[in-house]
Amino acid sequence: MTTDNSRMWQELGIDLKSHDVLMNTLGPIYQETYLSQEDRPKGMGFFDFVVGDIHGIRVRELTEHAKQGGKVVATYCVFVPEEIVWAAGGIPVGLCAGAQFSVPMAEEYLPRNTCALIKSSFGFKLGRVCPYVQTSHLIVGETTCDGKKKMFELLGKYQPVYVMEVPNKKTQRSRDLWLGEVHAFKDVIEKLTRNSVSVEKLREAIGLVNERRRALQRLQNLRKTRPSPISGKDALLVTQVSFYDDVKRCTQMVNTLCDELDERVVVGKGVAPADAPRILVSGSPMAIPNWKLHHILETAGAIVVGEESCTGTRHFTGTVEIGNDGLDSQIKALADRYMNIHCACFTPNDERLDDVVTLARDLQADGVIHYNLQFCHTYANEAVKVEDRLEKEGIPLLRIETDYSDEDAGQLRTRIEAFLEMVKRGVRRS
Ligand code: BJ8
Repeated sequence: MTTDNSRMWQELGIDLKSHDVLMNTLGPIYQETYLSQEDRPKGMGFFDFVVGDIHGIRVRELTEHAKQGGKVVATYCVFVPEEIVWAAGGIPVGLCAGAQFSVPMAEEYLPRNTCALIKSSFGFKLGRVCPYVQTSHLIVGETTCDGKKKMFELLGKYQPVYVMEVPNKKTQRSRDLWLGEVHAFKDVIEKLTRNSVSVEKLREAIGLVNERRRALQRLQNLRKTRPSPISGKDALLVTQVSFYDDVKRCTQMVNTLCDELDERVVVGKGVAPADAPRILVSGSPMAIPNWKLHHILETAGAIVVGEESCTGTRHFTGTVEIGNDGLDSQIKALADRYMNIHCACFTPNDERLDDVVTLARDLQADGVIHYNLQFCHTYANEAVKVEDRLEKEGIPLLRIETDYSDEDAGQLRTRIEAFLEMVKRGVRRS
């Protein structure tokens, strides 16, 4: 830790003692999960560096931006249209909330039977251990699930919070409501930044975020090859970093990584044997440093080839298509693209079932793991439909419900190894 960083954190109101403990736990986890992998692409060096300095350089960029009068807008959900923030000269940051570290802090206030993502988010604010939260001028929440919705009310006691209303259905009435919400969000951001969102600025921002989506789609497509040129852990990390790194730099780094992976594909170089079971993970998002499931799977001999989740395809599928019309039509295009995110908060949400099947086929997945954060009722209930659908399609599925702690790691490993054995028998038969 540099003295400069310490000073910066102190100025941001970070609890330095607690923060030291957090940083000291992250290092060994990263070493064991990531740096112990063999033959990683060189392009992962950038992402290692970003995580190695997770509360350093990027936070400094944000604080510099704030010193110049710029605003930082924090988000927890892929429904918040970041293009509007960029277009108004702000910087959006997707907050992580994937650490067990802050969960006990939150449990002093929130019911224990709340999902780990919500508890982790709230605990980070209570414990003052996240410089990204501390740097933010506004936290933008959404009404995607009851737990989050009520947590945002409590969070408002500590920091300015604005909540977007995400509808629960995809009818025309719901779409109209959402369009109104995106317009209202623009007004809020314009007021915060004191900049107006112009046609030109929004076009530029849409272009930048689209480019990042395309780069992440390119990475996803490379994972279709057998053997996969990159581990699931590394690909997940790239997506996680894309939530808070600078949009242009991140796009460039993902494309550089993909250039290297292209070469690997040409010579048939993979990170696991060609016959390693290929697994698609579907369900709740996995924020940094939640690498638990991928680590168990890949140290048990499988390769994760995709994530049907908000730290996967739901984050980067589909671009915002705009023509040469004015601002209203750009906002409409934004609203349309975001309404195509198939989160379990929607009813019905059959599009997600189609997505899981299509992805499993495209990625040549031998099996699917439905990953559910404990106490997340929307995904837990939807898992029943996913299971039915995959059974009809003949795709093996394992349902897992877990949290951020390591208490169930042994039990999970046993269940996963048994599932992989079953999948392997199927692969050998085919
Ligand atoms: S669009 S998945 S990022 S809401 S917080 S719903 S795990 S109980 S995160 Fe999400 Fe947006 Fe949907 Fe994606 Fe469940 Fe926990 Fe709620 Fe959660």
